[in-house]
Amino acid sequence: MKSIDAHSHVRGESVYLDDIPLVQGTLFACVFDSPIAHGKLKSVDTTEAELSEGVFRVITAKDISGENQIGGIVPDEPLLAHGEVHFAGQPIAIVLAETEELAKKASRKITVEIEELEPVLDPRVAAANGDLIVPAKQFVLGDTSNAFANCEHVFEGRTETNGQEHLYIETQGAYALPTEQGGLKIYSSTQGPTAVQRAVCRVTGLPMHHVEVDVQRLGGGFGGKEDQANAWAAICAVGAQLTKRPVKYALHRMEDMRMTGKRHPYSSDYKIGLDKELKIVAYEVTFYQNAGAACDLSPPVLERTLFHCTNSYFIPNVRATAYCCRTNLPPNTAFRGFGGPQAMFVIESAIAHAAEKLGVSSSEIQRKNLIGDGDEFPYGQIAESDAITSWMQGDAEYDFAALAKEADEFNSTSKYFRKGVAIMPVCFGISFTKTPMNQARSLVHVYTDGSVAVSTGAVEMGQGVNTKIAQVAAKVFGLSIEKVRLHTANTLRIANTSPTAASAAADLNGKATQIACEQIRDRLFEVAKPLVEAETVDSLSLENGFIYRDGERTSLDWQTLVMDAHLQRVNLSEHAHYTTPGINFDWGTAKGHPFAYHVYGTAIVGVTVDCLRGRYAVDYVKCCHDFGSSMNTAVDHGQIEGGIVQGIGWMTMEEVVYDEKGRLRSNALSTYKVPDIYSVPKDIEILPLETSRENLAIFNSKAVGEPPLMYGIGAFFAVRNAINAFNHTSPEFIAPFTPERVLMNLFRNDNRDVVG
Ligand code: MTE
Ligand code: LUZ
Ligand code: MOS
Repeated sequence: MKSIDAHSHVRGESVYLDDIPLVQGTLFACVFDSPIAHGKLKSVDTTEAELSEGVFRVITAKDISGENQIGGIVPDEPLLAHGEVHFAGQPIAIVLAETEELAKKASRKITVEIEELEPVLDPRVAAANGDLIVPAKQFVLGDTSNAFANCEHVFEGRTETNGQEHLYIETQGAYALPTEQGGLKIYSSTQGPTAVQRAVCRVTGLPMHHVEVDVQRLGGGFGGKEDQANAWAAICAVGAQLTKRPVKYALHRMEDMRMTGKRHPYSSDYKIGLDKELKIVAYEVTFYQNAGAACDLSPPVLERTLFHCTNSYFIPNVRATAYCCRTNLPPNTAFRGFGGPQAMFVIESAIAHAAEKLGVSSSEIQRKNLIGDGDEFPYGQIAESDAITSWMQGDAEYDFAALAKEADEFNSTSKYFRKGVAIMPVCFGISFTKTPMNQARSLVHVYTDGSVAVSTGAVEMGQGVNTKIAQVAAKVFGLSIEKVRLHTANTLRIANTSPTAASAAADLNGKATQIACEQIRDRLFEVAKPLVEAETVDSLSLENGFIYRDGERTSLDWQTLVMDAHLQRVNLSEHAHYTTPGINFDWGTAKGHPFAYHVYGTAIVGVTVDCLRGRYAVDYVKCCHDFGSSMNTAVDHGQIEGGIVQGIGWMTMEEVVYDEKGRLRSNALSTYKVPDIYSVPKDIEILPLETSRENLAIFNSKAVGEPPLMYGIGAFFAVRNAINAFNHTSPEFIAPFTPERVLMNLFRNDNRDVVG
């Protein structure tokens, strides 16, 4: 079962924002953004721009008819800067012109007077200044102070992880069209149609029922469009409201890279305590999250960091503290893993540190501390754990010791190359950690020709959610997938949606679709019962386009049944609602059962480092992954491969660089390196975990969008192990391990055993 979009994708026929035919009179927007990271905005001069060729209007903060505010969690983000600027790239003015080029040209004629203030770029400095966006958050399990006193070994250290550019192929953008009665229709490249609707309503002052948001699909989101699509839709909406003309804005790559936030950089301190048997007894960790200049989604990202602070391990005494630090960078935002990867990097660093000092391999400490069935996570949920089974099954298939030995043998004979191997266990919780977000609706219509139309709030962004939802409808109705069509995510058909995020879209929207289809199916069975002379509806089923009675095919086909039902005035439509059962979380006690389930897995990553040049190649990633029971292995393998590559990119070559004034230097693809076909692992092997455990996933097919990204963290530790095999210098835990940084570490120490 391949993706239902495969055909139109390869033929270039799939429709993205920029493919929507333009309505006559459309104006094009271009934003003028702050060149300065922090300062007092004394004046904005738009006269020259307004006189520029093709310009229809220039908009600044004072023109906005609603509230000049798009901050969803904390109202700290004006749509257009007013009074002060807080990051380089902050929108100040909007130029509307007859073409994209003319809008851009005019925007360059805008001038501003800004009295520069000192920018804060370091989250630890912000924390020291007391500049936190929300109060510190903490998880506590057991009693770390007592536990450390009784530990055989205690190690402390510090780690750094950098940001990451989303680099969705389709940049941010929106197209707003005025409708009757002052309403608006918005096409947006967003993961959150309702979030866009709310932002548009806020800045225009319109009530939500006057604003329709429609999303066909995205050319990638990766979290970057969970919240940060709102600004561009709001900008187009303000323009359309003020001019009564359609307004479109599709950002150029450099505008997108400069003006949008990224994965949060973190700076962290850890303290880990082990007993004689290498059991981790105590763990303390402090996270300094670089949130950027506005709240955006930073608090829930920070919360997920806490949720995943012990990754796949059971540690009886934990104290994890997290600070949401305001700096003068663009507001950082959701990115695949949502704070989880940052947390896992720290615990893996702590383990690597301890292993090195104790002269054992990290894998020994990892294996001895995997969380077991019935163990408690620091947030109170009891594990139904497959951490150990995924490790054992992965080891049985790939033979971890043999792979390590192979690297050692290579290293003992190679002059200039070193191989490194690392194991990366992953445990990721599935559900929005904010319980109320775990709900979804689906609207299903069966038409009288037997075809089926499905609408949900799920946004297709390449992850295959539409394919999975189509599979759900096809399965319940016993039809082939061609009989089902997925329609756009549209706020008139599906209201109050949660964003497509948290890897939960297929579960939530798939389950809602299942409920809707089952209700229609049950009504159809009532119609079919007399027609096929069945005693009870329980004896009926739908398969291959026919009604089956007691497992035997009858002569009644789907289309005839549907038409009969319609003539009997039976409702062939359903709008169903699903909420994840059994989840809760109480921030008063910081305890609860926030996740429907966890996804487990174990990956082994092997790299080869060129110790003269600092270059490296990832030779393989072999993982045993917990799919539950995959409903679409083609889609799921694609997600695993993509996630791994994105994780490796974050850990190794992708380097977000701001200068000392807070200006983005890595602002194009020439200065920001993402994995390409030459740098992806030569080999990715995926072994499905064998399990018969039931779970709350759609058809038992567990969420797969985010968890595999964290296998990529293994690449950092594999590279580090290779460097250590060359010169024993214990590189610091600072990611990304760019070739430059690898080179500096290879030749850092005079004691290196460099040969030749
Ligand atoms: N895969 C592709 N091709 N493109 C994307 O933008 N986003 C990821 C993941 N996989 C993404 C992707 C992220 S961040 C999430 S949360 C999930 O897909 C969301 O989709 P799901 O809930 O359907 O898994
Ligand atoms: N978004 C969100 C997420 O709002 N809440 C979450 O828990 C989450 N988790 C992962 C990715 N996005
Ligand atoms: Mo994904 S970070 O939940 O959009």
